[in-house]
Amino acid sequence: MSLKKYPSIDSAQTILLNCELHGIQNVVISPGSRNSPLAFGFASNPKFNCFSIIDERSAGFFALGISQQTKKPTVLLCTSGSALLNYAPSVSEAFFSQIPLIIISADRPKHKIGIGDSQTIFQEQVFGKNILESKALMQDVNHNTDELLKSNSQKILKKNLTESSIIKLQIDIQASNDKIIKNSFSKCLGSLKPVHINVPFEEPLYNFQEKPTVSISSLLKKTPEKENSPLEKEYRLEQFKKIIILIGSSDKSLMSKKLLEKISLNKNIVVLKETLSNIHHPSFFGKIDQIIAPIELQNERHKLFKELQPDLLITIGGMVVSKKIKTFLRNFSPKKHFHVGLNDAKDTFYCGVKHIKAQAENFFINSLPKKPINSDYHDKWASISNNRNKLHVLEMKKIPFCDLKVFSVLNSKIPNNYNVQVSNSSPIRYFQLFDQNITCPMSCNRGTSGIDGSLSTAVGASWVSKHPTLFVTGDLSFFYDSNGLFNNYVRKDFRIIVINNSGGGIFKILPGYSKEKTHETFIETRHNYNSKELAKMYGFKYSHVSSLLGLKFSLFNFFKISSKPKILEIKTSSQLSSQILKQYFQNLKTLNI
Ligand SMILES: Cc1ncc(C[n+]2csc(CCOP(=O)(O)OP(=O)(O)O)c2C)c(N)n1
Repeated sequence: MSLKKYPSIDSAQTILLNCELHGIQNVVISPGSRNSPLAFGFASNPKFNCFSIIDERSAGFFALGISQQTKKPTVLLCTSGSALLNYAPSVSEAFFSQIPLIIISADRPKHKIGIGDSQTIFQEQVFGKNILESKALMQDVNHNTDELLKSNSQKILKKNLTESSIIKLQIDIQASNDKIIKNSFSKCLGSLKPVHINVPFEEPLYNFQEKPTVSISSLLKKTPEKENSPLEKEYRLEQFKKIIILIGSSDKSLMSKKLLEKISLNKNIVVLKETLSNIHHPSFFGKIDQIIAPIELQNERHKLFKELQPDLLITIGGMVVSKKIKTFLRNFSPKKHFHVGLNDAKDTFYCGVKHIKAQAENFFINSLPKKPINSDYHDKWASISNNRNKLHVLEMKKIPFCDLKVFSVLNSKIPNNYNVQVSNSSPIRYFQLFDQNITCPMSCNRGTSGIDGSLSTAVGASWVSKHPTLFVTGDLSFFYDSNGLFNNYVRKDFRIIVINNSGGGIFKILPGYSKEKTHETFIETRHNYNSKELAKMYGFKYSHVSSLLGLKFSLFNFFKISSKPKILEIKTSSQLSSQILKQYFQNLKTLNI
């Protein structure tokens, strides 16, 4: 094991010591010279697992994948210049999906910015509002003081300062930097959102020592966030006749099995769970679009939606994928909307939202009726859902080989305990039409719904997972982020399924589709690429199919243990796929329900 190398620069040591103190484990480093004091500091310290990833955009999403799984902050470290801007997509995704990241950017001293020095940009506050906070550390004045004194505008050190006053000044700078880092780390840990620290380093950058020379203050005392009292009268659920609990992106730790059972006994409560909620109970309704979309197509839709309209909406978890449920609840608003949880409350349904800052478990245990409530509200939803399920089975038997068929087959063939990572946007929407294997947690970057980092996220998540990972993606998302494979952290059990419909198939499904060439070129972005050469370049086993039989046969072998990771490319027609999907919703509507 190499000796711990502490850089001779005080602010670099202060960052490293604070990362140790806060139990940071994972650090994703992109190369450069300006950040080398920290790169060596992290890499030579056995307390940190360090990952080397050249492309900062991919590195950002790789780190996001790690934090998504570990629920702990991952550090991202990059050099000065445009490198930092490449973190922007992953930072905004982390911000809106509440995943903790600590971004550390090395910079040049302030007086060297904007004067023609190479690899410099204005690094402070680059992420604007799409981050919890951005802070700048102060320049150490005890490191290469002579160079700092040459600063043309004397921004950093006045020329006539004595040696002792410089030492005194450095003591204040050190204390201030330590405080800034501690506050930022504590906010990141508290709110599970990304923070950015910009740190200026003067040369020389490559002097190291075995032990740190700075000392840092102890951990900040956490003041636990005050939870709303779930005992208040207005929260008692027996006073509402029709309640919808809508669960967005989350994981199974959100609520205990006992609580799910208790909720299910109340017939005035309907639980709508999104696929990404990863919550399962037989009496809860997944496949929300399958219920809502056919109603939209019925003449009696107003009356039907009125019957389903809730008095109270309770949201828990994060982002909601289903556009259909958003439209329904915006048009048929509940009287009240509570968001329960320590994460952000959003007024997604335009009816005002009351944020109940409490763990879902605490809230429901106290607010559920003492005796289960009887009502026909749950039955109404159940009868629609049962009817849809029957028609869905018939449809799946009937339809030809297309995207919907692929998802129908694939969904039933994912082996137990796989982590499933999904790209935007039609893959996650297709998955929402099927019941998930409850042993397979599913994730997707829904904070900003970008197609720019799904593969990198999946690779990062896979690396720290106890289980194998399957990544299911459209072709554009896959090619866009193919740099996600340009690293040494792709596991042998990593599996990729590319559904290649030669462009952005989603745009044929959305309203506004026209057969014009302009749509094909600038919206759908049609192409004739396939993944074969990429698979070869990155050492994947590659196979491709374009028929139902071929798909079934390939899936039979695809998940078997192998010495290399695998890509299965499934070729489909976007034209046929969009027609079938539209017809599917038409066929699901029945006159009486
Ligand atoms: C960074 C970014 N740019 C553009 C978009 C808009 N967008 C959403 S889905 C999509 C096409 C995705 O195509 P593909 O991955 O092939 O999946 P398909 O729709 O065919 O299933 C695009 C361009 C986006 N979400 N993110």
